Amino acid sequence: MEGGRGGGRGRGRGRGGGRGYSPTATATATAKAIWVPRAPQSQSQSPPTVDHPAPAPATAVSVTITPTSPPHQSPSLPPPHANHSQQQPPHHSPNPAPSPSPSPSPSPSPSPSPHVFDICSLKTSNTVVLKPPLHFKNRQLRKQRQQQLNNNNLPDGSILRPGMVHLKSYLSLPDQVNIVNTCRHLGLGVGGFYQPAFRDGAHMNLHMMCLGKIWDPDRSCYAETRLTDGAKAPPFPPDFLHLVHNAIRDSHALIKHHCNTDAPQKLLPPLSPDIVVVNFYTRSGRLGLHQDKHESDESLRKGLPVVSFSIGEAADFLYGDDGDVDKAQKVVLESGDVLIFGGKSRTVFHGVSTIHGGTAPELLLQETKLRPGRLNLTFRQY
Ligand SMILES: O=C(O)CCC(=O)C(=O)O
Repeated sequence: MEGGRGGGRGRGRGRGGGRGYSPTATATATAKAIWVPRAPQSQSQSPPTVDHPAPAPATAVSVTITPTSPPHQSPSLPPPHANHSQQQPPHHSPNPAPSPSPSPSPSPSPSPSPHVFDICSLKTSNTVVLKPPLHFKNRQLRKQRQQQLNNNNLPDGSILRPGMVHLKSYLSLPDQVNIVNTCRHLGLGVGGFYQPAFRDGAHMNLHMMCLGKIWDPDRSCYAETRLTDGAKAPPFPPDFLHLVHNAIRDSHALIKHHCNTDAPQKLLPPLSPDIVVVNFYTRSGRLGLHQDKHESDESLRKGLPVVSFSIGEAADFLYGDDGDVDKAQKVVLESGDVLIFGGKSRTVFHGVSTIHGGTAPELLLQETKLRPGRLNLTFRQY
């Protein structure tokens, strides 16, 4: 990533099997119960104390529950860490300070980040665990069938510019839930979410976690360890690979259809990602216009794309030929959208100017307790 700052920038497991919907609650009132994930079971499985917890989605219930472990909660979650209050960094500037020349980063022994940031805010009271509403699964199946049938088997999407494809509502709700749960788990551990800082004391206006390789915003390069705490990146989560590959395949179908070509891979080459930069934006989060241009020379030369997943609240995503916000175009990215930029658009300037509060899908919030804001994953091949 190169350009405006003010933003930035374990192994993921499938969540196969039951999500644990068995009713463990003792209902004591007639209030309407909702479907929620199960709560932590024991102290060692409780999420750590974290900074600025956000309210859970409204749960108009009046019942007593016996919490059980949420399916995504690994017994090996790290212990609670110190709180810290989020600093409000300056918003992005289109003209960033020049990157300082690389210098050796300190390499303290890796330890859990002192600034643990939980992207979910799990509550254990006033909720009841019930079976998932039938319409949850039905709606997903209907949606998937519909998507397959739309436009001669084409996904719902558009080509924003050569090599830049926007797939609408592409990720199913279960996939989004799985991604949130995996990111939450990884994000609480060593090398998890943190708020990157610059040497001049400024902070990015988001929380970041890098999987596979560390992106160092201060030095504008990939590194083995993080400047702030010396942590290494958790491993790249292979469980997400099929989603990336499917998105490329379906983008090729769109390009073929709209660009009248039999060789869509020339316009949008396929990639084998080995890095994910995961960003979490609270509602005041921002990311200045920048280019992603620190992957390997070969990756950039071939135009291997960046594949971006958006989950949670919608965002205004800006893109353009230079770092001028006033000239940038805008596309709104909603939960489940996938945006891909490769080929001629590989080094397009891009950033996030606004998070639209209150736009996350209700079922996603019920299932994950994702805090207000937006989760974004960008897959890259180094
Ligand atoms: O959040 C987004 O949609 C963009 C993220 C991004 O540009 C980056 O991580 O480099």
